[in-house]
Amino acid sequence: MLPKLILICCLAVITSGSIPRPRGVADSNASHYQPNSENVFVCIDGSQSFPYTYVNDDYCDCADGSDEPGTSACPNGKFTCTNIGHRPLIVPASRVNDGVCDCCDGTDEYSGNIACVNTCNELGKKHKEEVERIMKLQEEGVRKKKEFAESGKKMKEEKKARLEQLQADREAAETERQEMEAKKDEAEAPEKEAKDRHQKAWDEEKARRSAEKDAAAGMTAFNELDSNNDNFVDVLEMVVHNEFDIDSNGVVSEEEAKEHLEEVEKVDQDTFVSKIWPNVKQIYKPLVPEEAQSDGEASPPAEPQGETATPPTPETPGSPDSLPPPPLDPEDYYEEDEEEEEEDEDEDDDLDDRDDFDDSSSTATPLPSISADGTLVSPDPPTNDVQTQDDSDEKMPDYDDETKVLIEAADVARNSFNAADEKLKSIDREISSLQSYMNLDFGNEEEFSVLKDQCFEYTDREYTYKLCVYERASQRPKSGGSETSLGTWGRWSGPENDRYSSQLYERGQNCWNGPDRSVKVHFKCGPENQLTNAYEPSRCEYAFDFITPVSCSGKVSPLDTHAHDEL
Ligand code: MAN
Repeated sequence: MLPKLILICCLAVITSGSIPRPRGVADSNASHYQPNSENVFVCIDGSQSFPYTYVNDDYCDCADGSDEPGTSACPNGKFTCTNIGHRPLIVPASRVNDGVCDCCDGTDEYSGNIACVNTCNELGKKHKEEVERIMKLQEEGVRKKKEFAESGKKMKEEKKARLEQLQADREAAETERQEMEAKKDEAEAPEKEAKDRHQKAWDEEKARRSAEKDAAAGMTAFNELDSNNDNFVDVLEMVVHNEFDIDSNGVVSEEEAKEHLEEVEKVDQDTFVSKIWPNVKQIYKPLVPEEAQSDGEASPPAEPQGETATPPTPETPGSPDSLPPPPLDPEDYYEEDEEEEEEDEDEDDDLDDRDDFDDSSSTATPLPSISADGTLVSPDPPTNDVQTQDDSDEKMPDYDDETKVLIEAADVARNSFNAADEKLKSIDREISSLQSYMNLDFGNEEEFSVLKDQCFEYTDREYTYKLCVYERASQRPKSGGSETSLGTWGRWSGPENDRYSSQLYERGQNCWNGPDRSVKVHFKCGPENQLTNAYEPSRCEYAFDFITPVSCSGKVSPLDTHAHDEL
């Protein structure tokens, strides 16, 4: 340490404004360094006092380092460069006389070991230009921000008015829907009644036809079984039909035949059709001549034991008058080969009924329609169109005119109801979307609403990042592949005093062995809306930098010019 007396000469007194002060003292602290009447210096923290000569004597006396503002003696000392022409700078006292020019005015290097060039005027000019540039940017930004705020407010007003309008419309739409629903119900009741009646009549008609065909098939079978044409089917006529072999021993015994005939020796046609046929129709097989099977030609049933077959006669005594002549051609039976018959045996009655329909389709006559009161209406004259006839035989007949009128009226009522229902739903959808909009926080002046529904992208070496403001954020590999959700709109996440400086997008795609992805978007003042950077400060926690005029305050923050000063 140098003797104090020698160092006293080093106590340089500089002046700035009216108050003279020792080297390295900031303007704001100048009052602490004015020698009082007793020439005593009081440390700035007030803890101790020393003779004024202790100031800048290169020996650290005050705990807060305030007695050595212009030397590097105190480890916690601070040296202030006045930097006239630019702006003051505070550097750690350790940098005083360390051989590096820290201050643009060179005052931190006064030992003579190094000659610093004063660059303050030049830096000051650049700084001024930079401040002016930023000021202009801020002013321009603020101007745009005002415009955005105005349109944001206008938009909110419009949406609010629209919401109120819709809420009023909704009441009317709901009333209309209720009315239309009542009308629909009113129109559908008689429609349903008429349709049900029509369906019931059709079901009955189908059942009647089915019974008719069944009886006709029974009669055909009777005629075929009655090989001696005595108008009875007896046990001996039955035993030639192998299908009546109950115990499957290859022979139909008289007992087995009798069992099928319900324990009587013979039955007439009427009894056969009504009592025997229902039980044997599933197993009955007409006797088929060999050649008919091989060439597929239809031919009358073969007479058992070489006897000549007699064609069935509709005038067979004992036929009930109430039954219509058999519509089925016996050929239909002969065409089936054995395999098909076995399959048929497995099928249920419904299928049999349908087969009956198919079999008779070629001989079908035009069907009557069924009126609303359930009575049959005469059919239109037959056409030569076979397809039409086939269809009409299988399909339910058209509704009668009275039912058609009811259906038309119900259709009109249904359409009106559907329209009213859709109108209400559409109003509800719009109300819900407007309410979501109204609940969004667009800043104190609605200035951020300009960013709603806008998407921005930023591409780095690996990914293209996308931000749809107030919606979602995502990441897509440049090399291709699917998009990864980085989060959906969460909330404003700036500090309490700067709430609108950042937004959080959360609950993105889960990170393997990590958190759900999320993004913090940092908003800064800029001339245009732009996503300027995207990075991942910690795994799956992303940060976006977004510049926008909306974040301009009109003020230049020291941080804005910091980079420039570093130059
Ligand atoms: C993907 C990307 C990366 C992320 C990893 C985590 O590769 O989403 O950003 O860090 O997954 O495994």
